[in-house]
Amino acid sequence: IKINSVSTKPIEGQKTGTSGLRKKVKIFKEENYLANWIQALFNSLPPEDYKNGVLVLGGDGRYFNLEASQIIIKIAAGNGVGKILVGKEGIMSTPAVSAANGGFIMSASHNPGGPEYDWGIKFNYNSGQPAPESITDKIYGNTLSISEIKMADIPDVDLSTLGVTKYGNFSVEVVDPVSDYLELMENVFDFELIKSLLSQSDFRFIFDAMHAVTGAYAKPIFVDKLGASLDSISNGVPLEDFGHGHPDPNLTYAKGLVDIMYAENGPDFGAASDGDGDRNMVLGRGFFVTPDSVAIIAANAQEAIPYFTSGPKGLARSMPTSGALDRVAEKLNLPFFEVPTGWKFFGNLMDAGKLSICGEESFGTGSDHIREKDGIWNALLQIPYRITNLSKCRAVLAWLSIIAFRNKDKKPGEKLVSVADVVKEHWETYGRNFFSRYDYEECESEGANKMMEYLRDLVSKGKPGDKYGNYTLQFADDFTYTDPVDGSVVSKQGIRFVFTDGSRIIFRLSGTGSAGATVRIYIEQFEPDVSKHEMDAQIALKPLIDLALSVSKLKDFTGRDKPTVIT
Ligand code: VG1
Ligand code: CO
Repeated sequence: IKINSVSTKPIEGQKTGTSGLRKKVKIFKEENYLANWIQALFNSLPPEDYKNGVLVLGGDGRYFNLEASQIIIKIAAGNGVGKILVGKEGIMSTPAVSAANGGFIMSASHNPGGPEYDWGIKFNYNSGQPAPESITDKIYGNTLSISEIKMADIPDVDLSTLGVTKYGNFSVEVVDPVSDYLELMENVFDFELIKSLLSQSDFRFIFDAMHAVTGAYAKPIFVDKLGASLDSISNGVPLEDFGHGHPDPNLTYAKGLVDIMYAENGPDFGAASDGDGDRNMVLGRGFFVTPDSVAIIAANAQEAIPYFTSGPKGLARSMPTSGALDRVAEKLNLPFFEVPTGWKFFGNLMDAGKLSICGEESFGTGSDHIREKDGIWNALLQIPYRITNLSKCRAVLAWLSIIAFRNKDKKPGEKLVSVADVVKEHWETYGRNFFSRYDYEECESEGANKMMEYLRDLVSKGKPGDKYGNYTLQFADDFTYTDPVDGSVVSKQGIRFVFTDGSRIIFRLSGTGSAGATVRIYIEQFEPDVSKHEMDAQIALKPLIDLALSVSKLKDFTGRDKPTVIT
């Protein structure tokens, strides 16, 4: 094939954030904006990583993905990639791309889509994990010195029909984005077991795809394979603008699902997933499964999930995520890691065989079955909780026999163990970590940056024993992480105030926005007393929330007196 050399100039600001490069569509449509970044990426990889190799390309279905696919395919071919596997219509979820050993993901995840909104691109490295900082730093460096883009002179590829098209040594295969991922899920879980529950007429399940990528997965997996009824899928068609929505599965943006789950006699189980299908919020009837979710998964994994029969190797969470997982790691005597926000730090630990289950407070949970968080895995994982009394199970076989036994004896209409029962049982055993996150979206950058500087200065002066109202400081810092596998260090990952009773207040600026600065405050307090476990988190955390607001002078710096989102 003929390769054209297109001359170009460096473009400022192409530094990736928490998860890839995210900007307004308008910016990505500027001349060579996307092409520069893709070429800079190839300039950053050792040629043996892609020359004549296979790369996957997929996305969350948002506006500009089809156009972007053509640009990416031509540059990949121009740089000597052997083959591109692309999801039909450019669609493939982040977990599915990761399962296929990595490549390009066209997604700005939870950010809104459409001509006026956001677009984004991430690159996942050869074992399927998000490119580590060492690579993303190189890409950024190369965007500042780029002068040439190598573009193959080939026609646009038809992404609507499955099959292979050859162009000389290069080929493109349009693939079904679901089949391989589905096969992986069938290996991790016992589908027959889940099916026996989902096809029961008195179990009501609802999956809200928020008009994003899991819309393509929900029907083939939940309906066709697992026997759920078609009306259990809502917003199940991926749309370029997510139906004007904000595909962030939290209590604010997934309000439709929340209302259904809290209505009288609502469904038994609900889940909503984000733009690219790597996160999932889970709800029981009238019950919000708090960000303790990952701790509950970890506590039950060995007994409940065939994949974990020999026990998880280790557990990990991102720094601002609730410490509920720490307690499980301690009780189960498992290695435990605390990493910065974003999934890229888990991959090294998994590759080194140190980590099996991990999660973030933002409704991302996953395991070493792939190198990304996985929304559908999370939903599949939690469904069986509903019918099993896991604490009584000893092994997979025993677990399966108990399920079979319970299903055999369950009379129609008889009450099953609910999502809420399982969570409360967990709190009884481990205590409850009350947790909440306040987001102040799209603040003026200047004020937000000044607030962080102010806090950084404050923590540098903080001493153990300092009094903050009723709380006594144990330590305060700006979180630094040293990767135990490769020794790399990242700093300035979040300001934390940790008090002697284990309570924490954490401040970060989001790294996924495309305009202004989003301030995130994370508030956490441990409560061992069972009689207080049913308290509303906002009430239980009120004193700490007030403290966080006064310590940071948030209102003075940002002018905001209310958060945009509370979870
Ligand atoms: C947010 C979440 C973080 C998550 C990241 C990417 O990052 O807080 O937990 O890993 O989004 O998720 P930030 O920097 O905005 O706080 V996704 O599903 O948008 O790829
Ligand atoms: Co996502």
